[in-house]
Amino acid sequence: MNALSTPIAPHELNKARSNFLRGTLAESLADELTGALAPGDDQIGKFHGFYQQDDRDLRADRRDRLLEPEYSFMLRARLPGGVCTPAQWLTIDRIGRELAQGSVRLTTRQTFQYHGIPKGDLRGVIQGMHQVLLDSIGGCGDLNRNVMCNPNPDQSALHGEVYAWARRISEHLLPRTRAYHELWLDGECVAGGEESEPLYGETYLPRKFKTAVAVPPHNDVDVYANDLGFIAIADPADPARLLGFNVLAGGGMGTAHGDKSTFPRLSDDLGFVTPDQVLAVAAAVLTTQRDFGERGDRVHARLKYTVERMGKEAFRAEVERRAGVLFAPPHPVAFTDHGDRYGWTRGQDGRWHLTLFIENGRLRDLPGRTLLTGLRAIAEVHQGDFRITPNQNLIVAGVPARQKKRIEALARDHGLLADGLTPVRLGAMACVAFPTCPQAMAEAERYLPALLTRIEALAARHGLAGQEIVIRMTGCPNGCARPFLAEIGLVGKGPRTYNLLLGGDGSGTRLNKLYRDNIAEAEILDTLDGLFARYAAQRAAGERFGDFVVRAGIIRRVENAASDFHD
Ligand code: SRM
Ligand code: SF4
Repeated sequence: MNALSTPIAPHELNKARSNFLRGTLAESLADELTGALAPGDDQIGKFHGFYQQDDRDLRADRRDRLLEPEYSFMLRARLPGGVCTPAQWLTIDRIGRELAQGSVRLTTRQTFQYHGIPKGDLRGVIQGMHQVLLDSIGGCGDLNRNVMCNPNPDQSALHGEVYAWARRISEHLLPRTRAYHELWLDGECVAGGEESEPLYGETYLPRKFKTAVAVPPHNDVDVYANDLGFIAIADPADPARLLGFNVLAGGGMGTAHGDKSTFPRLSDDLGFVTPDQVLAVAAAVLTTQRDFGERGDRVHARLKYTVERMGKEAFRAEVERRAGVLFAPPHPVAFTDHGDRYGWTRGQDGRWHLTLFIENGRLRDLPGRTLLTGLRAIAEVHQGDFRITPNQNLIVAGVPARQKKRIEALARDHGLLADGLTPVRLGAMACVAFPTCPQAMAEAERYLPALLTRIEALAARHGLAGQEIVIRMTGCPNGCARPFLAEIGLVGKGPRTYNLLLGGDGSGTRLNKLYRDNIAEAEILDTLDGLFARYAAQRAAGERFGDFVVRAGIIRRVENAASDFHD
């Protein structure tokens, strides 16, 4: 299936030999002599939703003491659109407390992760989730990941329909192997050779593949950062009626420091399709990447590089051919923001929705802020649903007016409300980074809150306390908190140092650009001090910080060209 002539990477052979994602996982799980999986099974495990990790805070000490690394597993659920019921939440919470070190982590792709699961508990976690119809198939691995969807239910009718499409896309792009059920749930084996993967084939995709659905004017899913994107187009005469979708392809964030052949990229607009064409087009984009994607070099295997290599027109023609669909010209769209709208909003159906602030998505019980306990108490009385946002927050959605007071009181008692926090903190995100992420070069989740306190003080000194500025930090250039779309991006380069990027537009439709390389906190603050002073003095009415730095020539606008990001 590989359209290129490059040698096949070992990952590809491992997938092909895995017998549709079984590998030797059963043996690896049964081996009590090590906390790790056998080589190769760690890659196959990702398709089942989990990553093998070790606690990096303990790594050196354990090495000195000649001990095996402190292996444990991160497990990520598949939760299209981030929606779950209160009953499901109670299970998510219980598993987090009992089997995952007392914590649940909401992610930038609207789902949840557990960290620190011992190998022997993986089956218990997956079975517990299954009891409430949750799964982790495709949470990670070289296939379609969790499908994101605008979570804000205040556009009730349209949102409901669009969310249903997000679920359908997720189901349609699921792998067909029974390996997940066999290994984790019912234990029944299907003999090798009796299975097939009509969509994926035995080597699945060259790389991860991400899909998101946006509902303008909100771009909270950062639709342009996805391999495959759908922008819902409402009927101008009846905004509750869905006409169809603009289809996007070839977005992604990941880069490598110093490697100009890697770059973040906004997706290209392929054109408009009607709802009945969505599944065929989604499958066609996926199989085009399956057959034309790079399989010899994982660094360049994402769809964004395939689109760059083929060119947008050839890529579109191939998708049209496979889907049997001709794209119509895209409809004009305008996005106003890519953050969350905190507090209460009222839906068109009269029900209420409360967006809670969960700093960097980390839920645990802390002194004075018993976040997990608070959400459990809410789940016990709530009759609507919960929606994880693409900004790592949580919406208590569909609250009848008579329950508002009670739910708000519970949220307040447990420190879940956004009241009194600055727009800078409310708009910020950090990826996980240390201690669990093996790729982290610098801290993110554990450091950003303290750095924000200092940035807030700077902003206040320049009269910018009420100003919204989107700040995103990651521990490495993989871009898990989508820092290349932020007005201020901080991307880990070494222990305590970051690249500072400027110039996102506050709605996720423009890439930012490197402004300072490899700087530590003192220089970050000093640089922002000067920039905030200029912004406060010279900004136009209503002008965002990210727009100001471009207009003032502090950075040059990135034109989404492959090489432009690094120049
Ligand atoms: Fe990510 C790898 C965490 C969203 C780009 N990401 C990882 C790993 C699994 C590290 C690893 O390779 O072993 C991180 C696990 C850390 C941990 O201990 O939990 C990790 N990524 C995350 C999460 C949890 C960050 C968060 O703070 O929420 C997000 C989980 C999303 C989910 O629910 O599925 C997360 N990762 C993203 C995003 C944002 C998005 O998808 O909208 C991106 C940028 C978009 C993109 O994919 O281009 C992203 N993660 C990466 C990459 C770079 C991929 C690339 O094309 O170069 C890697 C590394 C890799 O794949 O080799 C990576
Ligand atoms: Fe880890 Fe890098 Fe992703 Fe942060 S951006 S979670 S450090 S891979």
